[in-house]
Amino acid sequence: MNIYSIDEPSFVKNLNEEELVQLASDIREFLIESCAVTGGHIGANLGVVELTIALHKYFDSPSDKLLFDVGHQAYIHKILTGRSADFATLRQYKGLCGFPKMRESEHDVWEAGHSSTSLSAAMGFAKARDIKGEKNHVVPIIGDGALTGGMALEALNHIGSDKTNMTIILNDNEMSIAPNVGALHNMLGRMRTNTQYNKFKHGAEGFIERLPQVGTTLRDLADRFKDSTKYMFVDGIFFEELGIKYIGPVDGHNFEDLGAAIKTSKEYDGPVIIHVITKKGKGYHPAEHDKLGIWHGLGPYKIDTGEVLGTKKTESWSAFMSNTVLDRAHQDDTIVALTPAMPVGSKLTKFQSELPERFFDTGIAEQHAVTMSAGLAAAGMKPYLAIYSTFLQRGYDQLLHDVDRQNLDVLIGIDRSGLVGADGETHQGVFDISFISPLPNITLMMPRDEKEAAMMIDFSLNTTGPMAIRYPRGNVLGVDMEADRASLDDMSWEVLREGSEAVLISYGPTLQTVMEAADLLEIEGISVKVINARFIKPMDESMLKEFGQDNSPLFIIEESMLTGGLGSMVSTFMSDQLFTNKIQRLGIDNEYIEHGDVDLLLRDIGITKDNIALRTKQLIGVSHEKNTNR
Ligand SMILES: Cc1ncc(C[n+]2csc(CCOP(=O)(O)OP(=O)(O)O)c2C)c(N)n1
Repeated sequence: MNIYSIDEPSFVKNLNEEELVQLASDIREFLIESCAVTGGHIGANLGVVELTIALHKYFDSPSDKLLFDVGHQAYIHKILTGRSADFATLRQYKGLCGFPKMRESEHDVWEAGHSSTSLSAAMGFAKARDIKGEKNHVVPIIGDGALTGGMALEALNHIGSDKTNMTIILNDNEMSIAPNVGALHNMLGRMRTNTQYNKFKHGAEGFIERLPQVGTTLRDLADRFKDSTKYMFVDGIFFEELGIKYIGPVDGHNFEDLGAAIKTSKEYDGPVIIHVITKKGKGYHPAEHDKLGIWHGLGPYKIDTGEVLGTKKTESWSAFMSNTVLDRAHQDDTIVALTPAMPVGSKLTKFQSELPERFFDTGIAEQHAVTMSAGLAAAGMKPYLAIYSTFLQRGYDQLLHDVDRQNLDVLIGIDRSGLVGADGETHQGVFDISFISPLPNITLMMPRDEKEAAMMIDFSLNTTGPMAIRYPRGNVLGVDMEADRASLDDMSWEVLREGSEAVLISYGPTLQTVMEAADLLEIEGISVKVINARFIKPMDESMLKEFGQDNSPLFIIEESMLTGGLGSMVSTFMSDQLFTNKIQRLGIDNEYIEHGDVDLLLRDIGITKDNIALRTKQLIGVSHEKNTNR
């Protein structure tokens, strides 16, 4: 079938088994070829081809509500709802989003990017439906990884007791990004292999249904027998005990089985969970046989060999941070490392294999991971928690209440700080400074290169109180690790360049652009000082007071939200001190930044050497051109 001719999903309802199989095969081929060029979440999507087709065959989207958890596995849904032509722009600037997006299609009724939200959202959709007296089906599709997230369990607790009608699709491929972990995962494993139980249970149910109504006793007895049998065959039917009817396990690559399970679920009035077994990467050898999770989502690749293209020469920031901590952990056996489900992304796999007893993958459980770190610290260990900036958002109360308030020695590596690019607005790491800055005890840093990062790790491990080091996505610069550097011990800011007409303040990788802007200004005869605000919090107040006394114009540039960012902290401090310096800020102003190449996004925000130079001139009054943020 020509995938490009698909404009809406109802055609699948008329396809027979053979045609469905052909459609699945055509979609797979399309996905493999398309993602080879653009990159994307190929592994996760190849696993749900038949499942997504079946959902569109037996449910009526958009009146029936399909809610994809995380949303990275919605490519087939996008194809079936008429978006194939846009796949050439997948995850690119102004192109097709890698996650469901309401403005792209009426079939995208729920947006995500962070995991474990679908069940709570489904509860909202279902309750709204019931209050309005509507009759549509609500169908959250959640992976075995996302199911381990606390929110999903909170929602199950509510759904089961409330008996709300919905069909939960549990897409169990045994993988999170890395192989899934935890007791729930183990339990699903037992259910997965428990076909015997299902055959027996269905047989028992049929038998009970056929029993004559000879008073309630025999039937009650039979019901009790049926209930007790489940304990004979499995370690406890978790979902049924919660009040959610369990159907499964179902072969997620078999249309007949999928159809039978979905049709059965639709007849039941109450919450149902269909346990669908799928194979991540199905149909493409490198992805199907990936044991590490590399093919979950990745950049462009060569189809015939599976070789991933565009690998950089220097190591990634994540690898540098995790391996440096590992090096220190070999010398200090109180150092432990934690990750909430991102051992691959945070490059903690080396730590995991070298020091397995001091490594913890908590699963998708950011709140738990943060508080567990606090517990470890309270008990005398030195935990290093590697967590993406965007996912730390979910552990905020734990960071405040458990780590910061108790002033515990937890070191947080805030991975993917700043713009991340292709994953888009749900993943940009631009809020952490704003939400961390009010916390009284924590020290927040961002290195300008890996040499400074190593110094920050050592500083953190040897200083009491909570510490957080932000670092970006991408690769380290490859600087000389032996070069002399200004010590961090006095927690001062670093003067990177002397100058007299204005002070440009920034941190992290943005400093490179700021230095280039200073070069441009120098060519025009304008002399500016450049400051490396390596400690974002606490700020170097004595240096700021000097700037106040000199009445220097200040320009703070950051790849972060303006509200609550360093610029706003500097402005507040200077006005509280009754200084009257001219102050200007450049950063993200009250908007979500969509997916796209980071350089293009930075251009839109105005973080380019030309714009920084222009705005510096406006600040010091060299030019009277209109002051613009863009
Ligand atoms: C709160 C949160 N933490 C971590 C992630 C990163 N992440 C994206 S997908 C994924 C694995 C999801 O596994 P599963 O739900 O089983 O889906 P699969 O990819 O296996 O289909 C993880 C950890 C996330 N998106 N959200």
